[in-house]
Amino acid sequence: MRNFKYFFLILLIYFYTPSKSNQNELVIHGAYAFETFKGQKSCAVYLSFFNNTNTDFEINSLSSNIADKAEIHGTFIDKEVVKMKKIEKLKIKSKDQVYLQPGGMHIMLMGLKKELIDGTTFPIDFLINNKEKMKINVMVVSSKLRENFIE
Ligand SMILES: [Cu+2]
Repeated sequence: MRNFKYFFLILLIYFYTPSKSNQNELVIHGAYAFETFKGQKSCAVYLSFFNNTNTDFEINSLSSNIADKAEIHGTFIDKEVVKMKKIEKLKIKSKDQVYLQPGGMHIMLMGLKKELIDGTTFPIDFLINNKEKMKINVMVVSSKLRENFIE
């Protein structure tokens, strides 16, 4: 439990670190993924979208140089089993926030080309509104922190 608080604090600091606050742009905060084990072929990425602009945004596609494929997934429960479904176009409406968190929506990287090591970062590229490109860095964190989410 103490670890969870510690992790939450780190995330808070990470989320609230002032970024280039651009009134015209979608802001993406606190992207992280858990470290992977040898041979692991897919992983989830969590982050938050903040849209303080007067326009709606739509994520059309995404990619990363460390994976063959990247998709946004939603989760739903079917006969007591948690399943994932690809979200073709994620909408982030004007003045809205969308949170991708463990147990819910997430970015799925498939066909991982390398092991993710605690403390390293990797990029994800987004195509937004069919024209704007945005690159973010994802922080890899220790899988020990993952266990605290399940408690
Ligand atoms: Cu998934």
